[in-house]
Amino acid sequence: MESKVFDFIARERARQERNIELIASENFVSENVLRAVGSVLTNKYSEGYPVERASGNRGRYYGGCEVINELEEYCCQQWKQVFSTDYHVNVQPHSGSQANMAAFLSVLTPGDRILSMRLDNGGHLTHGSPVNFSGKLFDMCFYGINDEGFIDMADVRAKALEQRPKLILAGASAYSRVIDFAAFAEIAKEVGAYFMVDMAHIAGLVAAGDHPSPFGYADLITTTTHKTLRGARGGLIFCRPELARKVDSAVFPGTQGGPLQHVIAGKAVAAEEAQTEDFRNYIHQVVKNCRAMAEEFSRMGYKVVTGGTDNHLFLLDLTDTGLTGKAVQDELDRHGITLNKNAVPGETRSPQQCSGVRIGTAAMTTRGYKEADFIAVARKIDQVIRAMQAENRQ
Ligand code: DSN
Repeated sequence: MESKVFDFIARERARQERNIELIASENFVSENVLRAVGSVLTNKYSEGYPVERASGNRGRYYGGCEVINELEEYCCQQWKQVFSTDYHVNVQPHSGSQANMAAFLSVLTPGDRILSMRLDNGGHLTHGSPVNFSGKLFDMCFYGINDEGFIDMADVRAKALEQRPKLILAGASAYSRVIDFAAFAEIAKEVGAYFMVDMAHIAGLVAAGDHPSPFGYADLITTTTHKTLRGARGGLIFCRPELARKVDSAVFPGTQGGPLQHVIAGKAVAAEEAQTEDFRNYIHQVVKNCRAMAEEFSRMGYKVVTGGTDNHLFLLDLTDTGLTGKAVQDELDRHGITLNKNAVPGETRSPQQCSGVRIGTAAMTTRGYKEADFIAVARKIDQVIRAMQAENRQ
């Protein structure tokens, strides 16, 4: 009997192929990543880590792990090569959120203070939102962006000196400019805090050399593997070697049970791909495309937050159009263009409405789009927005 599920999959595949995908955190993985994730590896339990599983000592919970051990070791080795690092890596986190939770708990205890970027300034849910585990478990304080939308390093330092956090976190979900990891590390050192980077959005750019690397500056680095890294959906944690045991035990048994070895296989395939010249050229094109599209919006009179972009995304501030981010997102959906509403600097609307949208170029660059294609999409979005204004739709 054919499962009904394959009908959903076929329809979703058709939607993905039909639409122009501009969600900055999405991408299209290779057939090899899909094959790995959809493999028999999903059948295998393998709690613990390769060395202890192989040794037969403490932590050998399941037999039959000989192939899985090699796979997980291989995955770790590949990711270290991607970032040319001797940091320890844990490839088991099921997601970016899980990676962040384990990274926090590796060096902090609940109640400890974390300084991170405000969610409505471009931070992430797991960076201290009160509705998330991070905001519930830890004593959060926040830095923000200045009026132009840039991270305010003077504010970061002032907050660090005033609040004396145990951990300072850099990284964002909606920030289009270079993050100065060296400056963050300096501040963390000054106040005796751990320095952690969540590079989920820009990890592909770091791998390709299009964004400065946090390695060498951060004590802990988390990432997802499915955004600009274009791999299977999941998370990774890198740490200085001396934190390896703490990180590993925070992942298992601290916050997770059995690792998803089919996903680890998909991550390994993505790591192989991320070391190729093709991948580096792809990321260079993502950045060029993003700049070209942002420039076209500026040329057409739109307000691009910070005036441009250095990476794979940018924010359009729609305040002057009188339209909400939500209304524009919904209308573009009807025109086959997929993106998400986003808060803008000095946001006055609710998170459900927002005054801006976030636009990313990673997915459509995978589909082969070049600068001219993104300029054409910018003009199409402009037409939709103008038609909405003409109808005076909020
Ligand atoms: N929710 C993701 C994003 O869209 O940026 C981050 O995890």
